[in-house]
Amino acid sequence: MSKILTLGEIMLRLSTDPGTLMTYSTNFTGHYGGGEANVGISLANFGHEVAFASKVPANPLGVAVRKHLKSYGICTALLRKGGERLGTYYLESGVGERAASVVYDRAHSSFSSMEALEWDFDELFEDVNLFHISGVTAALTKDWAAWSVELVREAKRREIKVSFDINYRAKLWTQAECGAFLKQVLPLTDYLSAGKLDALYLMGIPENTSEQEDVTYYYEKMAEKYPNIEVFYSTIRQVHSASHNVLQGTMWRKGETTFSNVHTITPIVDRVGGGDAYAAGILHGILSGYTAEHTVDFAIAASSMKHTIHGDCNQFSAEEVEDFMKSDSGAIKR
Ligand code: KDG
Repeated sequence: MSKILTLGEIMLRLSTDPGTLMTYSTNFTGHYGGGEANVGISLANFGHEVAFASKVPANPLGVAVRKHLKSYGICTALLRKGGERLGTYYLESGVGERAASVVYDRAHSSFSSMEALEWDFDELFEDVNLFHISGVTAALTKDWAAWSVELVREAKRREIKVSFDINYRAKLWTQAECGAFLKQVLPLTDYLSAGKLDALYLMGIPENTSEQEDVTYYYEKMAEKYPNIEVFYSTIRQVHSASHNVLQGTMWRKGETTFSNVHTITPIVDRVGGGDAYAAGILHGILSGYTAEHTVDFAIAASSMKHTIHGDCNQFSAEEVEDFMKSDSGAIKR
């Protein structure tokens, strides 16, 4: 199995009870979240060797984060200790048509206020075959945007595959800032999580006015811009559905788009981290040498399963995902 490194901020998430507005909430449930940590946890559950690099405070919350990661078998040797505080975010879950809302309370966190990269590159990348990072990290500070580029450049120099998830967060930076960052990082990326909206608003790709089916049009245009990228992938939510509970995954590889089977999730327990579960499923398929069909079917099944449990990270093993793929009689074949 491959050794995977993911790097980013892990936060405490405090969620209101379902059906309770944040402004009236007196009760919050805690989970840990952060795009790169979520992807790492999924991949560890699928049997990969995963290290997570980050920084958490030297207090009981930092200890709790370490325990959380270790409980999934993640290597925490690269988890630095110190700084002021653990980043936190508050989540008011959406219900049906009403979208979720998020309040970030992550300024001055141990991770975002790092003054320099606190890892030696030899230590960070030792035996690593795949490095995964997301745009959330680059959005945190100007330093983190510069360090993200430095990190992927170093990974490429060491012939390590780079996986990047744009994961655009409008609360953290503007489209123009993100677009400028993407111009630096995408020429160094091998596997990219990006869809139509990323292509249109962050990568300056003109709207599809042709007869060509949308997903393929945007993948092809992105691939023309960045021929170094081997795999593009994204999910299509809400296919044929107003209630946002019908999920399909897509992936573009070697000039071809593959669509996954379609799952209907009723009820959705928690959709946060569904994209990270999909990303991890795609990476697992690539690392395991699955066919394109098996890769997208596995990834969308993993993402669908994530929607049925609370918290940001997926908790299912590869065997459980495969069993779900066989047992979900409601899944519509592509
Ligand atoms: O992709 C899920 C993440 O968005 C969530 O876990 C929190 O990383 C997070 C963020 O910064 O929004």
